[in-house]
Amino acid sequence: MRDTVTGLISTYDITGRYLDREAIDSLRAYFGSGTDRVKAAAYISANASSLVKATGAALFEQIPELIRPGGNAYTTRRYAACLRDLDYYLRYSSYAMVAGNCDVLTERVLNGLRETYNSLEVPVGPTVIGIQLMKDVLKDALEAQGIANTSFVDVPFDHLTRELSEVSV
Ligand code: CYC
Repeated sequence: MRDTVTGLISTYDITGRYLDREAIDSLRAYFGSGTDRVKAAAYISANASSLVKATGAALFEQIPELIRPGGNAYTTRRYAACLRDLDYYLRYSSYAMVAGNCDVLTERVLNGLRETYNSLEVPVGPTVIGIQLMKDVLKDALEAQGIANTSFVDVPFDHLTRELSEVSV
């Protein structure tokens, strides 16, 4: 598992280089947004269940077939599994946000996930829509909390989306 700092150090150490301009810029951006990242993490941990609930409501409003008979989130068990998955995405994204690195997502969330979803017929398209809705719900909430630049929030959610949507070979 990596964060911005350990990620840079290992990259530069492999080639025995001092941190160059690019590395310094990336460290500056990371530390510059540090307070906001911590604020975001605190907000998420205090409001996780309402963020998940709002995301689920938006998802099922946009794709009501999911919770109708025949839909993958139909039956209480699967409905609950879907909200639980959204909760996983939120929690792990909050870790990645604090770390400034998406390694934790690859390692703990994405590993084997597409295969699991395929075998259970969990639809990837609607899952990706759910992840993007969660990003929007969270960004709106954080902006309302006075965090002006929430672009660091996009990174983990977009990473999850990109990795999940990639066609398996
Ligand atoms: C199931 N989601 C699962 C399963 C796993 C995960 C492993 C199968 C085992 C189980 O039911 O618990 C996901 N597990 C994870 C993740 C981690 C993990 C991400 C990392 C920490 O340990 N169905 C929909 C929606 C979507 C959905 C689009 C919600 C956004 O229609 C999710 N996931 C969903 C559902 C199931 C599931 C409904 C149950 C499927 C079934 O058993 O038929």
